[in-house]
Amino acid sequence: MATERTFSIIKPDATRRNLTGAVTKMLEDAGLRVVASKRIHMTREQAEGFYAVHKERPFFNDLVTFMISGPVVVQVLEGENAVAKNREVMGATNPAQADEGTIRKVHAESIEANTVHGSDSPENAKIEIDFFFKPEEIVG
Ligand code: DGI
Repeated sequence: MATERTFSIIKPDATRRNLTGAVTKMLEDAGLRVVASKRIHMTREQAEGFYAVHKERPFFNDLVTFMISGPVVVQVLEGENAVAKNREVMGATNPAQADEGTIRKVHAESIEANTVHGSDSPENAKIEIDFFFKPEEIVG
């Protein structure tokens, strides 16, 4: 399996609790390398654009409002099988269903305030990386 990239967000519930380092350490311990990282406060338009695939879901407005409730850290992660590896270390969307030792099991507050986002496919990873990063901001 060749080196792959995925896109990650450390969400507002985590930045609020000063967990940027703790979450990043769990990603790094899983074998993922942070090759780009920046702390931003998304606009409503940015968050709506990023989550456009969820537009019809009942929780869309709450999700967008949560994602702009504080700063986030957007990251590009690199490693073998990075998309699947990141999904594994994140744990299930609902922390109540997440496996022991996963980021969401350890840190998430609820299904909405669930600490991290991670791309669900290599195709979406590329789209999401391009949404937030210029090529020169990624240093492998
Ligand atoms: O890829 P995931 O983040 O694990 O999950 P997803 O793509 O199904 O949903 C995206 C985000 O939307 C998720 O991280 C939190 C939020 N979400 C998902 N299902 C619910 C939800 N928020 C609320 N309030 N209720 C839900 O049922």
